[in-house]
Amino acid sequence: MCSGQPREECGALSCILAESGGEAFTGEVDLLRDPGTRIAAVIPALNEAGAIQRVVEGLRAQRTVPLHEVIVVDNGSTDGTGEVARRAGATVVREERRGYGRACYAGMLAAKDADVLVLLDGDAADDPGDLPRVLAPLLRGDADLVVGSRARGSRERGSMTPHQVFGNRVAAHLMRALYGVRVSDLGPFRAIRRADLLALEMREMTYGWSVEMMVKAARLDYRYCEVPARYQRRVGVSKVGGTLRGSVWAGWCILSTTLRYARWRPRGVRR
Ligand SMILES: Nc1nc2c(ncn2[C@@H]2O[C@H](COP(=O)(O)OP(=O)(O)OP(=O)(O)O)[C@@H](O)[C@H]2O)c(=O)[nH]1
Ligand SMILES: [Mg+2]
Repeated sequence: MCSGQPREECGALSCILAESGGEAFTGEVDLLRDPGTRIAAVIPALNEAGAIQRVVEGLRAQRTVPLHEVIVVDNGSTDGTGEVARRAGATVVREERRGYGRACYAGMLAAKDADVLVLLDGDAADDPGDLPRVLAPLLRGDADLVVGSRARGSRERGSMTPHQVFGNRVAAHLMRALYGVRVSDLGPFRAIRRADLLALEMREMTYGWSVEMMVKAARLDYRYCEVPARYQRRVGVSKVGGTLRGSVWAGWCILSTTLRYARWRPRGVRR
């Protein structure tokens, strides 16, 4: 059952966990430590040498959820991101073709041994301390896709520009209106079983990736769940939100992708 919400409100696809803080997981530590479930973190990274160590070490430092592997997908960095990540203890996969989605996709393929994937950004904007919270509904068996919502959690001042906030809101409204999923944010910190992600036959290799995942998950009736997530100012120079060009491009990718898969059905075997 979706904690904190009556069952009806969870709907077929959506539940929202209003829990906050680590206390929500009291009594669930054993579940999160189930050695039978192999969990890999996948971190897309393009020129994040100043941030990636903090992200990898943050994930490895938390003891609530033992990670099978931390995979950093070095998306053609020229600043030594891969080397820093390797030294911090990550498995580094190189994907020369640029694109946020392409990097996530490469990470998914590389995480061959994992049952569950957790995706988060390499710029230290997501808080590795939220990992147990993002994983809990999935490991508990309450959800198939969990997204850390910055709208329901917290945003450090300056971590998102007004147009990023606005673009996310518009996309979230569209998700609700078109697919009936109670989405409040398209946050990058998310958890999904690897087999379920493969079944989505992902195509969007840039900024449409996140919303493609949500639309297709809705089309396949995956149970959707949001948990509050903390979002901080990124380390290093903004590549998207801080530039008009990047914002317009990302906004266009997100909005067009929200509509593109409205009638999507998988070609391959359904889960
Ligand atoms: N922009 C961009 N980011 C990529 C790419 N490949 C991997 N990434 C990583 O994807 C994650 C998200 O990208 P960000 O540039 O932080 O995107 P954002 O959070 O929307 O915007 P800013 O933080 O303002 O730059 C980061 O860890 C990037 O390093 C790519 O081709 N372009
Ligand atoms: Mg960022």
